Amino acid sequence: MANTLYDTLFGQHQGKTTPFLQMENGTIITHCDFLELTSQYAHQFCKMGLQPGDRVAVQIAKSPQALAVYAACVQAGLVFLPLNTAYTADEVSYFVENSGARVLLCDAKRADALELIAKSCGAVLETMNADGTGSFTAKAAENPIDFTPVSRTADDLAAFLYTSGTTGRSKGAMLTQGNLLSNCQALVKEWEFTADDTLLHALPIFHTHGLFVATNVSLLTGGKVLFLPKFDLDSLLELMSQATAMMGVPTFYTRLLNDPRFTREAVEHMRLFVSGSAPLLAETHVKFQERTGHRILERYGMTETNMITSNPYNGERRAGTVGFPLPGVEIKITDSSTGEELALGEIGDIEVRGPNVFKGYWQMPEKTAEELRENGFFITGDLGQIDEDGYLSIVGRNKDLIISGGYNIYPKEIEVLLDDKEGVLESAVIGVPHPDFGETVVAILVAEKNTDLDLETIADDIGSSLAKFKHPQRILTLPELPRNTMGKVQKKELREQYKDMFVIA
Ligand code: MCA
Ligand code: AMP
Repeated sequence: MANTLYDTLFGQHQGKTTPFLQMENGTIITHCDFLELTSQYAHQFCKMGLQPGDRVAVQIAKSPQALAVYAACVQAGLVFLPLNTAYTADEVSYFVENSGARVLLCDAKRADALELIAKSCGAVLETMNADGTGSFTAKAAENPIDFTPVSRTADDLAAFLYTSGTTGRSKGAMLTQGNLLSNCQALVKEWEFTADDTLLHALPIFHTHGLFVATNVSLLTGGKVLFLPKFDLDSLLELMSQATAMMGVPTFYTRLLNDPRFTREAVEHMRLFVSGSAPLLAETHVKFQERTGHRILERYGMTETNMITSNPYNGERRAGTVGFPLPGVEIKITDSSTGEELALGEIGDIEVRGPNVFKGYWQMPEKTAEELRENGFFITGDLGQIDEDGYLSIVGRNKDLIISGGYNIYPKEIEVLLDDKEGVLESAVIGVPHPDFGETVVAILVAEKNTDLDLETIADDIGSSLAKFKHPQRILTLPELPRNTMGKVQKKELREQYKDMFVIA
């Protein structure tokens, strides 16, 4: 029996000394080096008693070793569960408990804060630091450098990626081997990636974009990856000359455009710039073309569905649209209340079906049934419209979500904490336009009668349990929140009222 995801992404490079990862300092990790590490880690998981299907939660810095943990999970039939390195111990605790992870890998600096959490959830804590050292790697170093991949079918789980919910509780999206493989195969074809490509990789590897899109595409073709620990403008500008392609969130592109060193000459040799995870302003698309002569290729995806649509590689990349469905993927626009398909040009819910669509939310059958129809269509929660040429545009969201610098923030999660503070009658958390992050978080509080709120203390209190990128950039008070006749808070009105708060005149 086979393990197709492993064989196709990793196993095909067995014994090859071709460069896979190039680090900022020029160090090269060959495919062969990488696979030896992977096998040692797969052995280590087996030694720890893990069985196929067990979850491995990781909150570790981006490094070749971190990527090898992902590969080892695929090889050993384990479910890889990457976590944002910005998450607080409270946040991590939920994911470890909810997923039933058997192992939690974290940086040694966080071991004290997470040890008890791991223990109380029945997980074993091991460390892996940004430089690749740690208790896990030390133990694995003695293991054999080959490992027979555990048999897996396309329907077996490969990863859990948590995505927040409108109730404030995160849901574990179960992604199968087939989901991941079909999607990167479609992307390689659509975007014409080959072994000759060198991808500039500055995205985090705990989300679909950096992990399954950028990394899997390179693994599938055998191309090289310039593997930066994080987005850093200077490094990006320096390494650009060695790259052929780059993938990023819109903030990458606005930051590059704000730097005079980013010129037409600096990117003349580049083949492709891809943007996704958040809306790319048509204005950025146009400015980018004016400056560089390149048209950014914008695509659209979700944690639950991997990539759904893409502007064409050959053909018109239309600013303000996210292009056409990928091969094998179907989309339709439906009426939110009836679920009926709408005509071209009408605005409605974007629904998607295909081999890319996830299996459901871990241990949340009701949530799964709400969003994943029996006929296989997944209701994305995004609102869209398809024009007469077939281009999809995302025109809004039917879900209360803020996307800041490509990170999703669900207002409910913050509102629950704010509402709990003494003296707070109610709260509304909204996203407002931000020049760097696209959107940022603003919280509006209503105080209980005759109460003066200490906004600084409230900010500090909620801040201790929320990742930094979720912290409200401003907290304001209002005597009451605007409501419609049904009593529903009108966030649209609030967003309109505060839309210029961060706009630079
Ligand atoms: C960092 N900070 C942020 C964000 N990132 N605040 C709001 N939104 C953010 N996204 C805060 C830090 O807490 C810190 O706060 C300060 O900004 C600077 O931190 P630093 O680490 O230096 O941040 P940065 O380097 O400026 O990072 C900004 C970034 C990064 C490069 C835009 O957030 C990033 O790489 N985003 C990509 C996210 C991504 O990959 N999304 C894909 C998920 P302080 O100074 O107060 O300490 S979506 C997905 O996968 C779907 C499927 C899809 O379609 O792709
Ligand atoms: P996530 O849950 O982190 O996977 O984020 C998925 C959401 O990001 C989608 O539902 C969209 O709202 C948004 N998104 C992804 N790509 C784009 C894009 N190109 N334009 C607008 N929104 C996008």
